Amino acid sequence: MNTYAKLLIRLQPSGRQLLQQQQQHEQIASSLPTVFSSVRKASSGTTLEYDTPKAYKLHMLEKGPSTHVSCNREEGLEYYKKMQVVRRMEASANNMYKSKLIRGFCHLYSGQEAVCVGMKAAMDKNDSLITAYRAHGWTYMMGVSVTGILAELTGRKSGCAEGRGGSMHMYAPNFYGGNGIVGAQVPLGAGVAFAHKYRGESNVCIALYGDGAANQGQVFEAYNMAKLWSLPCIFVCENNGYGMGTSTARASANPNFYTRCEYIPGIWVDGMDVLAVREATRFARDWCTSGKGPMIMEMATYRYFGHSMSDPGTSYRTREEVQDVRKSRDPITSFREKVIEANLATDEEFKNIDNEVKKIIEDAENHAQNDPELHVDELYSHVYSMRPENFKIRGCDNFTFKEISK
Ligand SMILES: Cc1ncc(C[n+]2csc(CCOP(=O)(O)OP(=O)(O)O)c2C)c(N)n1
Ligand SMILES: [Mg+2]
Repeated sequence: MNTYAKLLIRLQPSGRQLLQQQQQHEQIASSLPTVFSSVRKASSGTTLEYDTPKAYKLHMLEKGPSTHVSCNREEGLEYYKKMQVVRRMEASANNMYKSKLIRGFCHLYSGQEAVCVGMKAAMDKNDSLITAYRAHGWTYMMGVSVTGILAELTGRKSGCAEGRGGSMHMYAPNFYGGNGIVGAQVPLGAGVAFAHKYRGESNVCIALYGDGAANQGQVFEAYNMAKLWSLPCIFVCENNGYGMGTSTARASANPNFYTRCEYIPGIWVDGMDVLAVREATRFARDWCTSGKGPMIMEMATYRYFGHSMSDPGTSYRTREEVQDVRKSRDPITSFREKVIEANLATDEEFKNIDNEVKKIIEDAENHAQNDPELHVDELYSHVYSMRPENFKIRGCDNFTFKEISK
């Protein structure tokens, strides 16, 4: 036992417990992937290529995704920009929440950007997706503008649900939300995959859930139906290391989420490497669309902020752990370094992209703070999809009835 550990036990009544927690964190940190792999300098300076021997682990699969990944300059800059938009959008949401412009629940996606950007890059435009409440990054990737998201968070008319939904309730074509009940979106995702199969479409549904949600019974019911019916469903566990105030090591008897079903193959993926995520998603997509049934993916990622805005995120993990991930495994800076090392773009070009992103966020913030809210009468609309003629909805008391127009 080192001197620091002895001191911790002596000075604090709960020192032993703290020490155990710290050891647990060290275990988690050491099980996370390192992002380093050798970047080959393409002679033309037009492609970024490298080997990712440690980016995947396989369950019930003889062959996995290619361990050689690459992208061209255009793709590289696009992925960088999208990850940066998500990062800055969440930073803006964090600030607006702290100034009380955003109320209610709000769960930020910062740290997990490579998952949504890498997966989307491998998706077909008609594939579907459903996720939990940590939905802002995915909402952007599924086609909603930053204004649509930030204005939704502040409850403005220009929000993607006209300010009716807020953080957890955002939707777009083929994007089924934003769901607040832990794990409940997983069987819904299997249902959407069933719809693709029933209609004879060669598309998949991606159903995302967290490491905490992975212990829900309904997740296993969904696995069962998906396998029985050979549904084109990719079950994706975004393992960010923690549930609500609890580490995966404390909450999961088997924290290897990609092995959690004995009849569905699984892949563990370095979720901090955008190109590895894209490659693994291509592989899973090909598997599902070729009629082999569902697949499970575990994305090893990290969450920088607390669980939600009410959680400072430091009581169950150390600040050092968070800083360490930011320094050594950040999905955005590590990708930028690789692109620069491969001579695909210069530092200057990245600065220009950062400025463009800054403008997009500022413009969206402006809308989120100044656009009008819905008129209170509008709260009666969008209750039924096929309302009868002259239909009236009762208000909060027995005497108020409102005729609705839509
Ligand atoms: C059925 C249900 N139980 C509990 C909660 C409260 N709750 C919200 S998020 C959460 C933890 C989920 O953690 P995880 O699945 O790892 O997702 P993350 O927040 O890390 O993205 C809990 C317990 C809930 N919303 N629904
Ligand atoms: Mg989690």
